[in-house]
Amino acid sequence: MSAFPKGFLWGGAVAAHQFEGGWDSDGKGVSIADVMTAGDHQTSRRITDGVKPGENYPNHEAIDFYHRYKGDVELFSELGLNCFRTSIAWSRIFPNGDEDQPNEKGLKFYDDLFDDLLAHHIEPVITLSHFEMPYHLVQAYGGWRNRKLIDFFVRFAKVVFDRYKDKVKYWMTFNEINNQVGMLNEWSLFTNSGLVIQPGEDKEKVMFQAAHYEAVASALAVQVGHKINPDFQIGCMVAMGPVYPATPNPNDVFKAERLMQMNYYLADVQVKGRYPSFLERYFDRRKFDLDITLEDRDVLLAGKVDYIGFSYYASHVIKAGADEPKDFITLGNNREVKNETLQRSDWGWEIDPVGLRYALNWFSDRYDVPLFIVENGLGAFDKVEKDGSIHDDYRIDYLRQHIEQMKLAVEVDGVNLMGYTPWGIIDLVSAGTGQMDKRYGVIYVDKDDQGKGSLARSKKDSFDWFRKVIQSNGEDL
Ligand code: P53
Repeated sequence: MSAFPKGFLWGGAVAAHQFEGGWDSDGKGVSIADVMTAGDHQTSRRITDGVKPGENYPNHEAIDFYHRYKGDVELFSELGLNCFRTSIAWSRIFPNGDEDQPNEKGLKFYDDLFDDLLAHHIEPVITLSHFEMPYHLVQAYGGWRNRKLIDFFVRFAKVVFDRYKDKVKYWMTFNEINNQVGMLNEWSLFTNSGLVIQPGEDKEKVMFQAAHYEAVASALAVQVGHKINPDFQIGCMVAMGPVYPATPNPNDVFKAERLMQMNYYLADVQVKGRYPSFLERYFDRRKFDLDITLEDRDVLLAGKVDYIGFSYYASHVIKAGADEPKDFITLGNNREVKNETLQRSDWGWEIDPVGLRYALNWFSDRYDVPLFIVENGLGAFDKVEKDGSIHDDYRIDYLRQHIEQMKLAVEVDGVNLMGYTPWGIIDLVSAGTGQMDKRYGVIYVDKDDQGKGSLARSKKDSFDWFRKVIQSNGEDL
């Protein structure tokens, strides 16, 4: 007997902009991911003012899934996936975002892809906006700081819900909608909300306003979706990184708790349909005068999500300073402390399998809705041996340890978990750094940080291992 229920969703996760390529194929518009350059360990990705000649934009070709999806779906099928999480590139469907009519060729691509997945008994799990929106919406409307974006997003959601109502059951609205809160930096504001902060603007205020419009758009999409097909399961998607106190000093403990409340307030808004009280107080005190109408509040209550999808990679440790402000804090600009009890990935992310059990329990206690781990994994350098094999034991260890903890959460703690889709099941472009060599896949793609390589696919050792895990419904680890 397996700890996991029959029908547990075992899959892999990706996002359109990080793996499709075909950035200007078949009428696709420029997306915000198309104006981000490649960075590396030390260098951040830059956001350029439109697509500029001579720049390296890794998402333009990515791994060319757009033209190679049939072969890749064969591999997913061989791996035994019963679901596959990807996103729909909004800019394929509405190239500028504000058109009245969708682009038929874009819609057709996802029809073909979903048909192919279903023919292989792989259920699509679809994110509506995964760090992706038409760039025109940034230029002409200022991104999500503008209320008009709600209508554009809901129109997009309605079109795809209608079109794929018999092919897709599991949806999520905005990927890692809370990154902007936790990090409050240029990258997260742009990828979450298409925001470029202007001189003199208060970025906190702009962020809270944009996130509010997104939450309203998400709640409206939930309502529209349930009308189109009452069987739809529509979730939110948040990035989960537990925050631990550095010491038992109550100031550290409280600060860690406040960061948790802050980092997950958007889950409160999307799951409970309301803002937490500490944040309402904060908005008042700062005199933000946000555009949050009474009608919006009704919409939020009427459009609660069905489940929480979340990513889990690492945890954080925080220390309170003597001069600690009594007020708002984000993780991004705070005293993060190294966790000496944990190992780190090559990119400095702390590896914390028990933190996944902690996260599952925390969400379960707080929200009491089904949970879905829609991202987890280890970004690492891989070495291809002379015979083409790739011995990625470190990746197997990472995944095994996390699945073990997930199993404890289900079996011992009784957490209601829908499924597990490790991130980047096939190597793809890193969101944070734009690199190819930060690899997550069990399927290797021959392409490097300079964009060189044949794009050929091959199986890593983790491929066979994960196939057995799925075949045994999580028993053979
Ligand atoms: P990369 C930061 C913190 C947690 C999750 O990230 C994050 C990020 C962004 O770096 O993003 C999610 O590619 C995201 C994916 C992304 C993946 O984690 O920077 O949903 O799009 O690729 C891994 O290593």
